[in-house]
Amino acid sequence: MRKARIDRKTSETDIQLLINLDGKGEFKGELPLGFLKHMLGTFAKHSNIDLNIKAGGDTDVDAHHLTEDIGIALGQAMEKALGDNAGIKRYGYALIPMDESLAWAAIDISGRAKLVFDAEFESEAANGMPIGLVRHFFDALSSNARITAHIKLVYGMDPHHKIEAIFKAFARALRMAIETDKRLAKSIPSTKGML
Ligand SMILES: [Mn+2]
Repeated sequence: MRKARIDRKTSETDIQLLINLDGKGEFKGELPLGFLKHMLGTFAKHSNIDLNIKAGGDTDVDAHHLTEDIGIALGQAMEKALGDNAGIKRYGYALIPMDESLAWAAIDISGRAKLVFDAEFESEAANGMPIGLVRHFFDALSSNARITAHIKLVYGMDPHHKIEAIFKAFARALRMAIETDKRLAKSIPSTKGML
């Protein structure tokens, strides 16, 4: 089982996070940001990753520090749980509708941190989560997991739906990329022999 635990404590936030990449999408979350908690539950469900997170911090300042640090911790846990990336499919992609919104994501478990995020929002916030933080979250996650992620919001109206479509597309793409391919056995899916 590909599992990892991250304990991350700074003067701004305190996070304990457990993941199992070979899980069933079970989510347990204790954190003061309701909308982010909803998105993390969605992420777990659609990636099939078990995620157990307990997090707190200076949310009296704003949601920025805790959102970013959860992205960092989740990225670190993914990197640790993936190990040498042996036997994984490596690439994953998904095109996901959420009512009137549509988003896609394409992922390469590349060993190189790169995020391309293309989404426009007219409104400033969705249920307490400022829109700018969505990009920030995925940037922290992909840098620390050392993955390449391209995320595109094709269109949409409702900010809640737009963000949820993005999280679901990312989760489904990730699920495909981290899945093990029986024919690959334990080999590394790169001509370079490492990722
Ligand atoms: Mn929702």
